[in-house]
Amino acid sequence: PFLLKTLDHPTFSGGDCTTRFIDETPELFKFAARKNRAIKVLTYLSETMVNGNELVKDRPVSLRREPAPTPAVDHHNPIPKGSRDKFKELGAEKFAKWVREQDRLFITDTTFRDAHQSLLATRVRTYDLLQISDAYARNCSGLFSLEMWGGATFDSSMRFLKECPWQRLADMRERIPNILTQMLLRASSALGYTNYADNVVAACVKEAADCGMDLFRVFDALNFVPNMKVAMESVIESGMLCEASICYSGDLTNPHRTKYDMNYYVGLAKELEKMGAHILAIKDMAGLCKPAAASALVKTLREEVGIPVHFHTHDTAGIQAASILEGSKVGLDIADAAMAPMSGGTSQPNLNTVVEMLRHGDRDTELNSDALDEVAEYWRATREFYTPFESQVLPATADLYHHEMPGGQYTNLFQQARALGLADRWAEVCRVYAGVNQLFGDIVKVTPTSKAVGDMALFMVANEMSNEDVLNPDRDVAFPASVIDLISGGMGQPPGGFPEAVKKRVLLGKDEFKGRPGETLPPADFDAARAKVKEILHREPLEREVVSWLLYERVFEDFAAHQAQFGDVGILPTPNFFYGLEPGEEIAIDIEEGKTLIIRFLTIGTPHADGTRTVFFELNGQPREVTVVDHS
Ligand code: 3PY
Ligand code: ZN
Repeated sequence: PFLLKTLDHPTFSGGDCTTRFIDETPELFKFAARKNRAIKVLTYLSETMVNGNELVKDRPVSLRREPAPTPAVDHHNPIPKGSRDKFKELGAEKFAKWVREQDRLFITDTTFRDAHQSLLATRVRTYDLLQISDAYARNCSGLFSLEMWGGATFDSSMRFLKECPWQRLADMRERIPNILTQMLLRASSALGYTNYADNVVAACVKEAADCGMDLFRVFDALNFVPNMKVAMESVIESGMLCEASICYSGDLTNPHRTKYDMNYYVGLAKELEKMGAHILAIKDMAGLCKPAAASALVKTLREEVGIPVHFHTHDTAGIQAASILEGSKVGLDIADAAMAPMSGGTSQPNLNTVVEMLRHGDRDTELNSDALDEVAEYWRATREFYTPFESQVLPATADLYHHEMPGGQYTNLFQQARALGLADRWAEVCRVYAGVNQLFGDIVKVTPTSKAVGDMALFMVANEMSNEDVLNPDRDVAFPASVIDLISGGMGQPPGGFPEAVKKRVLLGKDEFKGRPGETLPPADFDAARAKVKEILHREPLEREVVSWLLYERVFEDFAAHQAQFGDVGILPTPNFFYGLEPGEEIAIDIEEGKTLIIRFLTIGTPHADGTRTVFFELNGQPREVTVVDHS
């Protein structure tokens, strides 16, 4: 029809075909682009139905097809004012001061980032985040912030979900203009797993701020402050909120674990405050901060620094709401929690019930429980879409305080162990993990250092090796790349450095980083990168696309190829994205503002002699077929 329509157009029939045609008849070209997009979506669905989606292959099947229920929202009245309005009114420093002066305990909702990173392998799609965004803006405007970006979401959205992480941020920002957005930034590892050049870290921050990020939680996986400098300075320069983290490790209540004691944390906190942090985070990534430790730590930090304290924990042990409670009694300013159906276990404590725990007390959060419960109901239903990514619920035994594995790693490492046939030796993997930590000098374990410890533990269990074997100079050991990176100082320096004996074995005389890796890493060549990305995209790239490529070269290239072939698959509802359509199923998808496609799937034809199959649809009521290669 496009061809006919074009040739029928008076310009063509009159034989006066010039380039002016494009400028003067944009509606036809819009139509062509739209049609092209429609065909790409149908091709994606056909591929998915004929050959299956790699992403969910051999995984448990989600049975839910119907959309998750969304709460009623009032679209007529203006969006209520929230924390972001206050931040815009006061600026970063005064806002932080205002936060410290409030009586209520502020609550950050982590459902959009850490909760699904911890429970569902970071697979929740932008589509499902946007469906509930209006309800947050309109009905939950009293939340302090929404942690909705950074950590593993950047990589995962491109690599697995085939969607643009920057677009997620921009789209949510547009729908939720009133509540602070929050992200997790791995300091000089930015959004990745290794140290990047300073100008890449700075560009990440700038682009995120431009896309709508307000609050940057910056942490270094070894609490190596020099590594946090570039990220923190970039945030402060952008005028956004800089929340600097101290990663909690060890056990403050145990007099025998002295490496990470109160003096250590206070020293760090003061240094971070001096560097300009507006907020201080206690980042308890493994859920090790017991109630008594939380009480002591929050009380002391609040006395020693003048900025608000924000407590992040994981409920792996099942007792972390008690730590929030104890913190709240001694002046904790902000606590992280996740919507009930996305809480507990390796995720954050239960937001809905934490709010009620504090109701009527002097730290009452002032949040509306009915509104929060309606949002929770949405997440309950939405979680059903992600059955393929549910991990086996691992019991949290007291062994957690021994191995100290971060929430995000706990289930992940179990899956890796299972893939290696080591599922039934899980307790041993945990024991060896704890042993590797001691071997490496009792380090802080969180992305990316936790990955190195986990890789080493699996390697040792699979090869039946002990710590002594690792140190034995007569044994040849092919150390995992992440371990070499860690021990060479490529991720920064732990307090006291790495043990000499380990360095000797792992590095075999190879160079090590002496100070901050960013100091010696050459700056990225943005001009060359831009030229390369232009080649990949066949158009001028956006700066954020250049940053994506610099962080994840291969992943970005695969993502770009997927987009070229199938267009933006982020517009598909999640069941259709994973599984395609069922015969007779009809869906409406918005390919652009005000333009909806009605797609109805009819049937898949029998295989042709050349190994292809034709898939039959109705597109806006018109028959349409797509032929794809059957790879089975
Ligand atoms: C991440 O770096 O993704 C984390 O969640 C660390 O806790
Ligand atoms: Zn976390």
